[in-house]
Amino acid sequence: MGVVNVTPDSFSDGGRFTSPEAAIAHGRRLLADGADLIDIGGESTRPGATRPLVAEELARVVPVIEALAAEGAVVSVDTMRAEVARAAIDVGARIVNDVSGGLADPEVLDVVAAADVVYVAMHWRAHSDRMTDFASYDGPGGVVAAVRDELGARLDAVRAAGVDERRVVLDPGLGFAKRGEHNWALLASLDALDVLGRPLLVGASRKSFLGTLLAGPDGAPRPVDEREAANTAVTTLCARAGVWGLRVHDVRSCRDALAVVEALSREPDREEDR
Ligand code: PMM
Repeated sequence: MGVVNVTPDSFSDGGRFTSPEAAIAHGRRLLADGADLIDIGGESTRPGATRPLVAEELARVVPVIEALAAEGAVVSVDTMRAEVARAAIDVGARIVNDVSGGLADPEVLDVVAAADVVYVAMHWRAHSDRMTDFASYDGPGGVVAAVRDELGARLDAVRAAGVDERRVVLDPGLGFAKRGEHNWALLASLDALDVLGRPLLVGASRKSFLGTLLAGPDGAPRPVDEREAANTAVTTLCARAGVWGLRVHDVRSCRDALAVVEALSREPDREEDR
């Protein structure tokens, strides 16, 4: 899943594709690089971000979705708002990627139930201006058990709203109300989410835990645009772990990494071969 953030302030690509023309051209580039899906968002969710007006969000994403969907791309809308999800579906979006899993605006679930689209429900606890206050996981099983149980509760809510669960993809929400150690724990135990019975989407997208991992001797985090190799490593390991979708900014590097994973998975097991 290639990412197009049509926002002035997303941390990885904020401000680069603010005009519809630039965003559409970027989407086309990601498709040419081998993206299967394009995720288009008009609200930055970087820690501390404040929300755009609904009208602003609509004006950012609708023309981009309409143009790319008309060219045959499978388009996902990254939104927490029912109104934006509805408008996006009307112009051709086939996936609703809701980072709040229906918590920010429960009507999103009604919109999804009424349409034939895939729904991505991400683990989320609060809007970005407050989410760091919610990054504590002190219960038994820590962050992995909490994310499993809270995503399970979202899946129940999605089903209760009338959405066929076969259309639902779950996402552990790296970086959302999570500190570095929480992200690493989740990545190390993605199989703990198998009990929920749904495919997974994971978005490491050069987030700050990678900057911290790669910090220089002075302790300063590695800048966002110098985290891609680490990001590709995470993507590769997730693919090996059977993750359904990987939300990435640099589609070409990730495609190359996936080609390696695919080549290895075609090799017969050596022990059995002997
Ligand atoms: N991360 C961001 C935005 N949308 N959607 C899903 N499903 N999963 C994520 O991890 C996710 C998301 C924020 O990252 P960005 O600024 O790189 O887009």
